Amino acid sequence: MPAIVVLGAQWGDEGKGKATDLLATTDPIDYVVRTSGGHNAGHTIVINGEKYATHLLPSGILTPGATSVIANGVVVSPEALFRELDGLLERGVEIGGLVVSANAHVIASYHSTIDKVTERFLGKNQIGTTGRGIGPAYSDKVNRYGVRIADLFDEKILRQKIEAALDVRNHLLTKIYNRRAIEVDAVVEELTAYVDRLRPMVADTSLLLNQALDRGQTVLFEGAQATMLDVDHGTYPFVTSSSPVAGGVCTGAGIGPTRIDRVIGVIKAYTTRVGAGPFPTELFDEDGVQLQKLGGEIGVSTGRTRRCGWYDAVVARYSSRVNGLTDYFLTKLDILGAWERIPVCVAYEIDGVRHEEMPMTQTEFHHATPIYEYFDGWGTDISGCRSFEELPVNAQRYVQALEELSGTKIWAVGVGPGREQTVVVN
Ligand code: 2SA
Ligand code: GDP
Ligand code: MG
Repeated sequence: MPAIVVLGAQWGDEGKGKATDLLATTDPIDYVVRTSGGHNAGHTIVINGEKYATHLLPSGILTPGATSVIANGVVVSPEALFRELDGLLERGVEIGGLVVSANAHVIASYHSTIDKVTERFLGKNQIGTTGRGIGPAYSDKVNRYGVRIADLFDEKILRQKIEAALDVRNHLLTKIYNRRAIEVDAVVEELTAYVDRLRPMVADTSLLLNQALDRGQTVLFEGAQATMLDVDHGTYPFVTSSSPVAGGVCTGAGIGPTRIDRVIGVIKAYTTRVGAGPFPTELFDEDGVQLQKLGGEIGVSTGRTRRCGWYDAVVARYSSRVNGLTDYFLTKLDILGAWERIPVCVAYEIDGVRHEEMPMTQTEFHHATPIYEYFDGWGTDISGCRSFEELPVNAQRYVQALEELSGTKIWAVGVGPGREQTVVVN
């Protein structure tokens, strides 16, 4: 299995860090690659009871023997990169190789400033971004005045690029948002501070990864954010500014679709969302509070409380389709042990009509109300189970029902945050 994609099938925080770590430690993995997003991500890995969180770095940074790659589709804050690396080094983590694409775009502190000011300006129409500058950096990229990693190594070019970007950005900041202009010199100084540490890590990562695949090495592409936050296929405009779907892996890494062998969707046994936007199965009652508490549903990067709701099989079928999933990794089944009866959304009712599939427009999606089927709970702690047969019969039935409803086979089930708390189904 040389090229494996792991991605989020809902609105993020499904447990992609755990899935990546599990795959990288059960079979030898040569490269773990991030292809989209930036330090807005928060991936948790629990190893021998000790908790680690990665943001910009791939979770593979914790896997001995694997080389971590930040590919061209990622937006890179050098400040966040070295803060995160140094944090892991301070904890005594043995870090493998790290390679950064010369073509990845750079996030400077002004991107974060613009992100936060824009959110404030939007008022009640806020997206609820992480404030990390992700949207402004990607918009510089598509507007063609972005700064790329390679530009950092030629101060003359760097200065020209920052001048061009700030020409536009300062107009917006001073004339529309009524803020002080950002100084070119300050940005040049901020970014050149990282040049010496960064230089030895920079490479043509598309070439590197294609050559690795040619040699038959194993490459794991670790998704960030999720399908429903994809700028094309998610709940636009309440999305991130990149392409977390499987297709985004190809553009974000510079590999062709024919190279990918397996696409694993990570999906929670219920649903969460952080930030604004529609969420049909969201709960506003005691069940929602319980899911939030028992699931520890708090943003890993911002500390925001996550919104919680029941499993949505319409979302799961949609994710199966737009990503061409080969299998699902179902996480957090253990959290549902507290319920006697578990609702699962099997379809939506929209303006009096039943929809089995995701509606065509966001207006319809905003009007979607869930149609539930109910499953008997198991009412016990399953965190010690290590095989499918050990799970209570009602938990087995729940997994089998989700598999039937979601259009993709379930490969494994998470029964706790630890690497070993996993049940392989098929
Ligand atoms: P942005 O900052 O421009 O990407 O925000 C746009 C939307 O994308 C959502 N988003 C996320 N959703 C879930 N998890 C994410 N990572 C962190 C985590 C989030 C945190 O692991 O918990 O700590 O708050 C993530 N990153 C971006 C965001 O909420 C907006 O809805
Ligand atoms: P990611 O962004 O998709 O990597 O997910 P996050 O790390 O943001 O959030 C997932 C949370 O669920 C983390 O705290 C994980 O340690 C935890 N987790 C992952 N799988 C399981 C599981 O099967 N059961 C439980 N109880 N926790 C899990
Ligand atoms: Mg997360």
